[in-house]
Amino acid sequence: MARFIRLALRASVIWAGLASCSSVKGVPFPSLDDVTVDDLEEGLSRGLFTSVDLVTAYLARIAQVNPVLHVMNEVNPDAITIAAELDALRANGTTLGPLHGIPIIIKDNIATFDKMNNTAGSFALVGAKVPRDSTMAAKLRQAGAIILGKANLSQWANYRSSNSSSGWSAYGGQVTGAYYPNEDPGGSSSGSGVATSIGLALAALGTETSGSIISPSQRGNLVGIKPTVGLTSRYLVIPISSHQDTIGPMARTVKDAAIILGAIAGPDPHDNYTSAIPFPKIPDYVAALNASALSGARIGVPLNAINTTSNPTEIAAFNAAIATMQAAGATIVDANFTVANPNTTAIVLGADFVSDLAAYLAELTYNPHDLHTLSDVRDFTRSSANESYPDRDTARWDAALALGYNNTDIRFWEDLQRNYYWGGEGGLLGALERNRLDAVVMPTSQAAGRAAIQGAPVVTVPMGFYPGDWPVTRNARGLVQQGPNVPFGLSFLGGKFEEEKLIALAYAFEQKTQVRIKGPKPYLVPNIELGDFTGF
Ligand SMILES: *[C@@H]1O[C@H](CO)[C@@H](O)[C@H](O)[C@H]1NC(C)=O
Ligand SMILES: *[C@@H]1O[C@H](CO)[C@@H](O)[C@H](O)[C@H]1NC(C)=O
Ligand SMILES: *[C@@H]1O[C@H](CO)[C@@H](O)[C@H](O)[C@H]1NC(C)=O
Ligand SMILES: *[C@@H]1O[C@H](CO)[C@@H](O)[C@H](O)[C@H]1NC(C)=O
Ligand SMILES: *[C@@H]1O[C@H](CO)[C@@H](O)[C@H](O)[C@H]1NC(C)=O
Ligand SMILES: *[C@@H]1O[C@H](CO)[C@@H](O)[C@H](O)[C@H]1NC(C)=O
Ligand SMILES: *[C@@H]1O[C@H](CO)[C@@H](O)[C@H](O)[C@H]1NC(C)=O
Ligand SMILES: *[C@@H]1O[C@H](CO)[C@@H](O)[C@H](O)[C@H]1NC(C)=O
Ligand SMILES: *[C@@H]1O[C@H](CO)[C@@H](O)[C@H](O)[C@H]1NC(C)=O
Ligand SMILES: *[C@@H]1O[C@H](CO)[C@@H](O)[C@H](O)[C@H]1NC(C)=O
Ligand SMILES: CC(=O)N[C@H]1CO[C@H](CO)[C@@H](O)[C@@H]1O
Repeated sequence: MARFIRLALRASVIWAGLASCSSVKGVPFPSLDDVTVDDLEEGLSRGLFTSVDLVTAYLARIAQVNPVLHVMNEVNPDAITIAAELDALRANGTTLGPLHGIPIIIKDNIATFDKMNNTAGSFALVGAKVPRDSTMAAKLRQAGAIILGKANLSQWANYRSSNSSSGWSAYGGQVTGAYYPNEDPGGSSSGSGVATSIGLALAALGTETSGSIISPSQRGNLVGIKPTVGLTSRYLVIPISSHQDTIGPMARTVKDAAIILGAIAGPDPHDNYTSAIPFPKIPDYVAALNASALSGARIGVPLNAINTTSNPTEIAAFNAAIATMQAAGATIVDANFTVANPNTTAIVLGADFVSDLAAYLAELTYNPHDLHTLSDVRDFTRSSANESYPDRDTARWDAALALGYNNTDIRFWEDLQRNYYWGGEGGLLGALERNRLDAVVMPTSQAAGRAAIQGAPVVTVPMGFYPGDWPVTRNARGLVQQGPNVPFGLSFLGGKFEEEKLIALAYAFEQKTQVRIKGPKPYLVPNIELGDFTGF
């Protein structure tokens, strides 16, 4: 019954001619597919709905699609109770922060001190306990957010196997994207991306070592911010590499991503990389939004580090994006990297993982399988019937263990210094400095590596889609790589701790193009809306 009424309303109400619309208590209100922090804040403060209504709606949406998309590993059994507490505070005139009463999903490698697990998608960690919230979870709660659940991911953030697939974990199954059946969701923050793309929460946190936020963000037609390593604390986040790991927001708009980044950034005595933060107070990333920011900006294109024949569709969209930026007043600069093709090795990540995984495991207050080292975790994985070994191998771990050393060894430091050169003077930072650039742009599919090895920030925004009649190509495990309506993104790369600049530019590009809203819709979206619980 409710469904019919709502669908009828959807057809008759036009919401700014753009986003799909629904209604709540007779007031037009955007669909949860597209809703923003500002929309939710307005609805909550006007009393159109409560955070309990919001959590109820999101949980129902998750239940509708999770059996197909395998997006979530777990939902928070206390979410309704937490929402009720936040509703009571709001009713009494108190809001804790910019995300008061707003549900956010986090990747299942960011620990919470509550009834939820933190598994990295492995049975090795189901039931394990941490001593307290990760700093990310604590900061979300301080900002008033409701942690709605834990998103499925590429197992171990894609640091286990050479023949696995993005979004697969033993614990959560295979995440698939919502823009085409069996779409490769990108990884490793796959569930975070799909959940945000179809409104299973306002937004999500992902983690990135090289590409794990920006890749699933582009596959979900999203904005993803991969912050400078050290801007967001990694304390009690299951690691790959202390030199490259970072945590950031995945959202449907640049503004929402900026709000969340402001809430989670900041120094943390538990993660000394955060002591590199150069400013006494975290910048106001929302104040940095500037629809005119492209005017007068210097944008570099490192053509010698972009494969222009790899993917004609994405490259054509990239060239159109450059023309758009130019038309908006940007100066486009030929900004080649001095080292076009660095010979990066697996040493930094491998040696870091040996050390950093052991450090994480040492934090556990309950360790159900008594695993303390990478070698213990490999033994568990290879011998547990649940872990799909050997169909999914342990090649990355085998290589890391075969090094015979960890990140305290001189050979590690030599490799790290080479990476810093290739990401720094020989790559991104050198190009920025020599050409006095505000940012470098690359197609998101090719943007991860240089920023990753230098710990520099990237912001991806929607750039385009494969045409509706595009032929489907699949990977070895049957996931759709290219196909009708599959989205892709544009990345802005910048200097360390220059997120404000990147956010301003990404916002200006988003406001000019509105790719997300104007483009095709996912093939699968939940059809439950707030009105189903509050009355239309
Ligand atoms: C409401 O706020 C007042 C003043 O801050 C406080 O004294 C009271 O305990 C609060 N009530 C609830 C139910 O939180
Ligand atoms: C394997 O999976 C089953 C079903 O989810 C679970 O009950 C069991 O505890 C798992 N075994 C291990 C060793 O994790
Ligand atoms: C973890 O998952 C298990 C199995 O689903 C569940 O019994 C348990 O309550 C969850 N939470 C913790 C902290 O172990
Ligand atoms: C940073 O913290 C790590 C682990 O918490 C520790 O091993 C390292 O010595 C610290 N480094 C500095 C410079 O304090
Ligand atoms: C926005 O960007 C334009 C172009 O760079 C600049 O002139 C203007 O001052 C900026 N506005 C704000 C509020 O920073
Ligand atoms: C940058 O690299 C591209 C591709 O290799 C090349 O065509 C172009 O001439 C280079 N630009 C400069 C200024 O060296
Ligand atoms: C560019 O991509 C194409 C298609 O994937 C590939 O065949 C070619 O080797 C790549 N070129 C370089 C220089 O990597
Ligand atoms: C990469 O390795 C090859 C072979 O050892 C060498 O010729 C080349 O100069 C190296 N490139 C860089 C950028 O170091
Ligand atoms: C790292 O290597 C050093 C030197 O061999 C060793 O003392 C330390 O125990 C190792 N740590 C880990 C976690 O493997
Ligand atoms: C993955 O690698 C393992 C170990 O090499 C192999 O047994 C398995 O057949 C491979 N699976 C696929 C799908 O390639
Ligand atoms: C919350 C939820 O739906 N969890 C499911 C995640 O996927 C696994 C494997 O498919 C299910 O067992 C869980 O119930």
